[in-house]
Amino acid sequence: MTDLATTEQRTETVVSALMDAIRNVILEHKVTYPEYDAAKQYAIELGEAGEWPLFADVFFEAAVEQVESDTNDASDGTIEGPYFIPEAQMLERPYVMPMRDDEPGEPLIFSGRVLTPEGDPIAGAQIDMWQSDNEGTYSDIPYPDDRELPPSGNLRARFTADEEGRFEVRTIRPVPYEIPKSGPTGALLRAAGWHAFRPAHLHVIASAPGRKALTAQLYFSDDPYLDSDVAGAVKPSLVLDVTQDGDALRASHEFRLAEDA
Ligand code: MBD
Ligand code: FE
Repeated sequence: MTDLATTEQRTETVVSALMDAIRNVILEHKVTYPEYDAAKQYAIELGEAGEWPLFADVFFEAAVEQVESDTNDASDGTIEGPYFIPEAQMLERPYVMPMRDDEPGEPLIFSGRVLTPEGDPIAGAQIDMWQSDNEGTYSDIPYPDDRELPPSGNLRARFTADEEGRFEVRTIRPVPYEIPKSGPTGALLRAAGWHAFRPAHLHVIASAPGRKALTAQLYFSDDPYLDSDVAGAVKPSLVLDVTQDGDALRASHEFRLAEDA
């Protein structure tokens, strides 16, 4: 499949379609020399700011994920986004996300199950979870502004499901989130009159031996940005209801992992 001839043909097909699409936009919208020069300068600045991953994940990853998700019988996933860091801390039960003693935010207990597409539990499945804090800041990310950064590893962890595929973790409820606005990606959003919000979300990668890892985000049904996510990454099946349970909120979700091809 990946011999050189196949690769060359694939490159020719995809890249020529991309170049055609760009030329068509230029012709159709009568793009001027000043606009063309501004676009080249913008690409340079995006690179110098290290924002190509942010830019690509905001504007294009949802389409790539859609192509991927059409090809298996797992439960819905969505984009990974630019802020996953592998090898997060492994938790021991009872699971509590790493956080500061006085971590601001509403306490949230997130629970669920990891199952096969047929509904059988996947014992010992691994959950890798990451989220922003109550200010919308992820740990261990170099932001383009001078905001206060949480400690390394904050609100990032891995933990495993039990024999019945169940898990439960204590964290804080994430808040609607603005992607960094002071770099080139934010400048483009502003220039086009678009807002920078994503609905509040928990990022999760659920995995197990012999299964295709499932990358997802969980959203909350009372969120004002579900229909206008700047990254277009919301799917109805990933929107959770939140209930009050004593001093904490509760939300839960079932992940179904496809067999590894
Ligand atoms: C995020 O936190 C995110 O999840 C995405 C998809 C893009 C930018 C920041
Ligand atoms: Fe995110």
